[in-house]
Amino acid sequence: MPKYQRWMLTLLVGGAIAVLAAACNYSYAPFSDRVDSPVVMTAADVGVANLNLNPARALAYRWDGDGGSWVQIAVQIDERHVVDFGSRPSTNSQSGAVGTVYGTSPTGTTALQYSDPNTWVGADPDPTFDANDELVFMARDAGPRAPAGTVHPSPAIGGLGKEIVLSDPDGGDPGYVYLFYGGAGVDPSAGLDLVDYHFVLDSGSYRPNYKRADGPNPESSTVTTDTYSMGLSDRWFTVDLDLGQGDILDGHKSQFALNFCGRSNQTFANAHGAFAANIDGPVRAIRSYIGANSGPLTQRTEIFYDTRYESITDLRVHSIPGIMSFLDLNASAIGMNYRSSTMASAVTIDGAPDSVPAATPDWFYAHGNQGYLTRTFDVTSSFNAPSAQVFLDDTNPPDDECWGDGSYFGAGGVHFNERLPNTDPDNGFAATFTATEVTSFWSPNLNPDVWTPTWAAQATQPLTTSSTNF
Ligand SMILES: [Ca+2]
Ligand SMILES: [Ca+2]
Ligand SMILES: [Ca+2]
Ligand SMILES: [Ca+2]
Repeated sequence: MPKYQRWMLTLLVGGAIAVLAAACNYSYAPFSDRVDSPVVMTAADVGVANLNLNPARALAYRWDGDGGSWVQIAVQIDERHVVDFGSRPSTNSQSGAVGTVYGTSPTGTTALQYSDPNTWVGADPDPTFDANDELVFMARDAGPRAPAGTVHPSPAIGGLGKEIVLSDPDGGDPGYVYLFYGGAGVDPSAGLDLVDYHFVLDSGSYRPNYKRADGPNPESSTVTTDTYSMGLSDRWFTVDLDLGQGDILDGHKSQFALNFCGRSNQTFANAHGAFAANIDGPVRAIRSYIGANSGPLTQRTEIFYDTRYESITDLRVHSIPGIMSFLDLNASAIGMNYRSSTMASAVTIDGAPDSVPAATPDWFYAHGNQGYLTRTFDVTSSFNAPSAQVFLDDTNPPDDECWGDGSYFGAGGVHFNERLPNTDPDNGFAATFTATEVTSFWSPNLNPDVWTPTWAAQATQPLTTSSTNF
């Protein structure tokens, strides 16, 4: 977008966005309209992979051009390592050992996972900030360029500094964030805690109690930020979303097809599975798990930021007839408007069916007094995967809902409606299929028809980064 249009947009929506992000009270805040956007860099991206740095000593700063001083911003490092999946245990009482996701013997099939000392994945064998570990901060915290030769902030040691330049692929002014290395006892969070994730397994702590062979495994887990709260009641059961006016979500639902309940979130949770990671950091929380019936390695990784919920699904299953994913709201969403990019205008969520085009949308929104959520749905696959729009609004659906409240309220998403090839690496040659759903939460004061397409373009085109010594 040209700079003047961006400026106009900022005028248009900036007031409402500012309510969500107190961090943007600077005269130079080039990404103040990307309030929800993280910046994720590996140690390799930062250029410090082989320095044996302690992840607990990362420091991030913006330069305050008005005050001529450093301002610390929140940064988080999430370690990762390549780990074998193992295979599903034969019984719930089978003992586990650290080193595979299932905690069973290795099979030779591996993937890069978020490290977690509390699951069978375990801690990263390399405790330093190594090449595949991720550093994350929020784009909105970027500031102006610090003058060359500016003395490093006082907690920094060792003379090591990196200037991170953030650029919007569409152009516009760059933003700058500065990374330093602190001494023992520094606080990478800058005293902030943007996300609160409580993984609460009703049966007790994870390793001794999780039924890896045969669920369910009821949870009372929650994610809470200043903008939203979510509830999660098992693997594949993301069932509550409150944007400040009460829970409006029936469930984030995944199944082969409508009226096909042989496989759904419920059967996934009722069978074998395991957690890879549960991480609650200052910038983001990560909840990652595997196990979806005959796709025992199928994985969902949910990443929670303070105004954004990301869901990344890696199919690893034999050939299946199709797959769909949608957010089914509940009766509390009645009265909200719903629109996707392939719908000419919004429809009302009221449980009365609406006619919508089949064409797969790039974005969706639901907007009303209950809140405002925007969504994108992107798939990266090694094969052509035809798809169609899902939109269900029906208090008397003709098909079996499988689980939930018996109705569809503004249930929008995508259906990959032709047969998918094998994606399970334990089952011969495997294609790949990764679905990324990004949902962000905004003030209802914004005009959704104006803001959603702009946001969607940003959400699908992250800022680029480069790192140089400072
Ligand atoms: Ca690592
Ligand atoms: Ca590491
Ligand atoms: Ca309707
Ligand atoms: Ca429902």
